[in-house]
Amino acid sequence: MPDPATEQGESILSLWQGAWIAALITGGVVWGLIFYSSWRFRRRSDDEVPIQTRYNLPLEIFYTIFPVIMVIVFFAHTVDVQNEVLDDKGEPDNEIVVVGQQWSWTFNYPYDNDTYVYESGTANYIPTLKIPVDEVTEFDLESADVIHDFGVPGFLMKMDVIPGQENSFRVKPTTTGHYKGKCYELCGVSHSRMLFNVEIVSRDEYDAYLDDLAEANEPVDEPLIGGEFVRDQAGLKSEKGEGSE
Ligand SMILES: [Cu+2]
Repeated sequence: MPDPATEQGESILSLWQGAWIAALITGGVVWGLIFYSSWRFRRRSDDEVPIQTRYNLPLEIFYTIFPVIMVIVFFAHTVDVQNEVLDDKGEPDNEIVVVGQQWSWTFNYPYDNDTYVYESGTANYIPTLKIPVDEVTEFDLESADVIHDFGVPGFLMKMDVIPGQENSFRVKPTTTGHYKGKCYELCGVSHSRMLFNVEIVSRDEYDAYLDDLAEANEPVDEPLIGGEFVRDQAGLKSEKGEGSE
């Protein structure tokens, strides 16, 4: 497993590890009992007939109730971690509009005076997502066409990007560094090109990066939904929400 780069990732990692440890202990006990009983009660002579036990009520109650308890415990821990990872109470420090489009990603960052600056990838250009360390960043996921899935293994987290549905999640990175992200939902012929880089940087570097983006492309009033080609590609919605062409 990768070292989680976010607070949320740490909880996901401990859930995963805890589930494996519990499953291995259970497996060890069960395998132990199987091997013990097949050795202890093995047939010792050719004409030996084993005791014909029909049922053992306490044992049957035990092996019905105990797995149910285990499932309840697994379930409770999963719900706990899920609530923590999907917690969206309060205002995030940053809100980035992430757009999945065939075949890349567009990252819209809020900038001065209610405008957005953005970077848009193409199938031939891998875009970079930068977020500041030690701050809560929310990703608002939008799709311009089909279902994609926004995931960063370093965060141990991914989420579907569904047309017409507002999915979002938050991360609080605990360390600076470079990570890789990709689309996790088979979305068409160039799905495998939907890669992106993730850089967790200091607040100063983040601000400087937004200034760079503002210089590269004029800031826009609405997040860019659908990449650079949105206006000349049939069927995609423009940033104003209308179909183009
Ligand atoms: Cu995709």
